[in-house]
Amino acid sequence: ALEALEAQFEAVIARSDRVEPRDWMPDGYRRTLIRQVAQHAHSEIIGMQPEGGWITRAPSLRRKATLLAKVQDEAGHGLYLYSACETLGVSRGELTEMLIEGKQKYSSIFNYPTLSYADVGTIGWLVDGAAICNQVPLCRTSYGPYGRAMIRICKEESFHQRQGYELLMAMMRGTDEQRAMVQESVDRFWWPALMMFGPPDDDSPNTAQSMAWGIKRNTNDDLRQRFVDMSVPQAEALGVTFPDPELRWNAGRGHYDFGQPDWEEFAQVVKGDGPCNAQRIAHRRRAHEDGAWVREAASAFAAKQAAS
Ligand code: FAQ
Repeated sequence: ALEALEAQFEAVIARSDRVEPRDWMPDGYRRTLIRQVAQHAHSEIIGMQPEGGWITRAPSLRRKATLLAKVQDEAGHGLYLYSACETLGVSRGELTEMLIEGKQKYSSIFNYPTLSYADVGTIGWLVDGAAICNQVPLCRTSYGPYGRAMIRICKEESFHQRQGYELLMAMMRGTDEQRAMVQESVDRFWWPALMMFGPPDDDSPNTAQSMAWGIKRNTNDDLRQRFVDMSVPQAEALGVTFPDPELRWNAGRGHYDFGQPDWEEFAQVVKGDGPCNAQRIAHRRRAHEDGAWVREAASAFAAKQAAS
């Protein structure tokens, strides 16, 4: 009987069809998805922090309302993804515990500080831009709930990216000081943005199996290249440069050549030793503890309803 279930699963994958929560799936497939979707959810929630700190310091009411909406969208994406993850048999409470205990990861990018208001624009343009590049193909991922969540998330990320680019455009039309602020911000975020796609393919232990299962549709290096190709003309239109002396058009390949990020730094950040890792987790832990009374009240209310 197990063989028949396995054959059925393989047939679904071969047809590029969807696997749904009640379908039989190999343990490894379930584990890989829990790992990736949880990491993705945690990234959205931790990702609220770098920009969230600028809400009270936004330069105008319009900028404040926009940033507030963007950060709120990220909370929504996190909750949406936790729900998708729960369909795999793990609860949101368990996932949150694993995040604050450091047992599950979140994206390296959110361990870098936001030092100026221009960083809000740069995160929108480059970080949401990288997220879109990575996530549009995930709309076709083999696990139904994850792929469907991606559709709405990608639409909102596109708005986030426009918002960031428009903010930077406004600053570039401003004073020399503002233009310098944008360039400085782009210089700090370019390499960490390239790291978001994960290690080079040769050092990526999960890619081959995840592609065979249709969880990932492209390799890390393919998506990184796509992001570089997309970003260079945008940088030119904006009037900024990227801090990479090796960046140049390669007519033979039909792509931009570019240098390698500092993979040692990446390993440090992923291990928990990045500039803001401790601060991000401490903040998340505090928010979770401060919310304990809400969870207790909700459980008490549910128990009372069930008893009556
Ligand atoms: N940071 O074998 P691979 C957002 C880990 S966007 C930290 O290549 P895989 C939107 C990886 O987990 C950001 N860890 O792994 C937003 C693995 O460790 P493990 C979130 C990383 O899974 C914008 C090990 O390295 N997006 O939040 C990173 O096949 C603005 C080996 O790597 C997603 O999560 C990294 N950058 O490929 C929010 C997208 N890269 O788990 C707020 C979905 C790799 O074995 C503001 N995820 N690692 O212990 C994916 O597409 C994949 O999981 C990859 C990694 C491509 C990230």
